[in-house]
Amino acid sequence: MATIVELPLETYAGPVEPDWCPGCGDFGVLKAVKMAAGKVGVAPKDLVIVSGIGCSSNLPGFIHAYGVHSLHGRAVAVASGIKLANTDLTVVITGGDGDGYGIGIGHFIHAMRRNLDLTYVVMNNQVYGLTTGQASPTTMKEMRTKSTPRGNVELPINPIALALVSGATYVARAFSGEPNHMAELIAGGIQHKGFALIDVFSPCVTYNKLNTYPWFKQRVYKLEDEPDYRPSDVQAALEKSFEWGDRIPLGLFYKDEQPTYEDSEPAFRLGPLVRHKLGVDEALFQSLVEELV
Ligand SMILES: Cc1ncc(C[n+]2csc(CCOP(=O)(O)OP(=O)(O)O)c2C)c(N)n1
Ligand code: SF4
Ligand SMILES: [Mg+2]
Repeated sequence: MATIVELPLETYAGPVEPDWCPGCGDFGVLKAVKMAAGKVGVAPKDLVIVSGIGCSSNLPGFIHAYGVHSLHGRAVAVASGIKLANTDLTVVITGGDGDGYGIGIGHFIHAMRRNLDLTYVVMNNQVYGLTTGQASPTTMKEMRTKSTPRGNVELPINPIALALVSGATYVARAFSGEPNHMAELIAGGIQHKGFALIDVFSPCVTYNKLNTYPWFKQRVYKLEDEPDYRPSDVQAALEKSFEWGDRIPLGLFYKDEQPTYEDSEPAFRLGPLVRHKLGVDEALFQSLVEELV
């Protein structure tokens, strides 16, 4: 196993300061992503952060690494392409609940069942923040929002349960009020070979007046403090994923070692695609470039 040389937080300091509302949970996530990258010692040149659209999806602009601010709901698809083109890169997806669990849910499920080696950090604030507070797929039932003035009639998606049944091999939940704990979970996800979901309670202090920091602080507890909890037991993880109310679990729900898509797909036997010979001569290559660019 290669020796890890940890890197300081400043390694990832971006040139642009975040423009999130003061107190937004996404500040804690940005810090935790930088801490996690430093813990696993990934240099900015080997790190790609991919997002969709939303307040949370602005994160790649605030960190020193390669970044793609893609289309709404397409972050997982873009990240899949990047990872498959160059399996040597560390690819981290960052986005919101609307982006990932709404418009992007198809990509999310298929990436998990393929067990692509990606780390997905979802800043789950249970609303559409950027578009000023409409209900999202994780908004609690009966909550009043701009788009549900008489109360939300839909059941929220359970991202942890969905990830478990879709084949994700690392499933965790964190809270912006605990950035050190979150950084450990994200670092674990980056080091894990396979699809890692870290769903993060990242309060929107402007548009979600229900799921606030105090609301979570009163309820959250850590699975690692439960003496009998084992993250290798998928049934136990599923049971815990439904715990919601007075007590809400944080931490590593589930981890399993399974072959990744990249390990299983014969096209990768000769190494990352970017290093494969194209199999076309220089003249043909140039004519293709001229035709396409
Ligand atoms: C195809 C498309 N549909 C809708 C939108 C409008 N839109 C932008 S961000 C967003 C929701 C963002 O919510 P979330 O992903 O939870 O991010 P947050 O702002 O809460 O961090 C929507 C609906 C869009 N940009 N593109
Ligand atoms: S609107 Fe909400 S999610 Fe967006 S920056 Fe402000 S607090 Fe954060
Ligand atoms: Mg949101």
